[in-house]
Amino acid sequence: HWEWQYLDLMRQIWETGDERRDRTGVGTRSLFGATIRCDLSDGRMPLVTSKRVFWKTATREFLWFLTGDTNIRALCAQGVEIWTDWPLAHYRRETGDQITREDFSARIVADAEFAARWGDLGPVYGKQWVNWPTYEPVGDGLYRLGQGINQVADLVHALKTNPGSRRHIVEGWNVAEVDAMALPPCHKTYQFHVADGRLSGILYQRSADLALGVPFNLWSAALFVRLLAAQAGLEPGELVWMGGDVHLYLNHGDLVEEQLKRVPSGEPKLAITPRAQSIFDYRIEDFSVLDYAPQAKLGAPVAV
Ligand code: UFP
Repeated sequence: HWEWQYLDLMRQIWETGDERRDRTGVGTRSLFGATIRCDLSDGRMPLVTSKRVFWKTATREFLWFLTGDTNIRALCAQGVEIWTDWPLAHYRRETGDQITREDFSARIVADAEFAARWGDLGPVYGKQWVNWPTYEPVGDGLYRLGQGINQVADLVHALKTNPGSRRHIVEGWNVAEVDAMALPPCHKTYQFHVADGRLSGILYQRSADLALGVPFNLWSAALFVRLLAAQAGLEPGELVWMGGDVHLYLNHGDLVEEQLKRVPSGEPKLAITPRAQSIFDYRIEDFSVLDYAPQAKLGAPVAV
C-alpha cells in the first residue's frame, strides 16, 4: 500500500529527525529530502486512510487556486478555514482587536470592504498560477504591467500540442513577489511528463508539515494530474512527491503516536464528472470519492 511510504517517513522523522528550532517557535524534528511515489491509474488517489482527510476542503482550495483569487473570502464563504489563521494573526497584530477566528471569518464573509482590507494573502499560488506578472518597457527605464501569464492554461495547451516536452512546469515561487505573500509557496514547483499516453506529475514541496499539510498536498497534487489528464486526453500515470524540509512539529506527538499504531486500508478512488469545458470550469459537485473508509480523524495544533 502506497501509504506505508507516508507512515514509514513519519516514523523515521519522529524517531531520528534532527531537532531544530523553526520560524514558528514550536520546534520540529526534520529530515531533508524525501520521496513518495503513488500510482494514479484506475482512479486511485493518494488519500491517506489511517486518519480521515477532508479531501473536499483540499479540492475547494485547489479550485480556488485555479480562479486566481488570493482573498480568503471565497474560502470562508464555503466553510474552508485553512488560510484564515494568517490574515487573523495580521489583523490582531495591527489592530490589537483579539477577535475570535469564528467572528473574524464571519466578518470576512459578511463585509466585502473588511475582506478587501484584511482578507488578502498577497500574490500567493492563485496569482502566480494563472496571472504571473510581466512587465513592458515604456521608455525612460520605466515599465508598466503587461498581460499576466496563465501557466495552467499554457500547460494544458502544451500537453496537447507538445506532450513530449521536458518543460511542463508550473512554478509558484516568484522570487520578486515572495516577500509580499502571507506564506511563501510550500508546494512550489510542479512538473509533468507524458509517456505512453499517461500523464505523471512531480510535486517539489520545499517545506512539509508531514502530519497536517502533506495529506492535503498529496491529494491536491494528484488532483492536478487528474484534471490535466482529463483536459489533455491522457490517462493518469504516477504522482511523485518530493519534500525538501520534511518535518513533524514537536506538539504533534499525540497524533504521531496514534497514527503510527494504525494500518492503511482500501484503495480510495476519485470519480470526476466529465462536463467541464476547460480546467477552469470544475465545480465541487463534479468530484466524488469511492471506497474511502478512513480511520478516525486526528487533530493537532497548526503552527502559524
Ligand atoms: N505547510 C505545508 N503545506 C502547505 C502549506 C504549509 O506543509 O501547503 F501551505 C507547512 C510547512 C511548514 C509551514 O510547516 O506550513 C510553512 O512554514 P515555512 O514557510 O516557515 O516553511
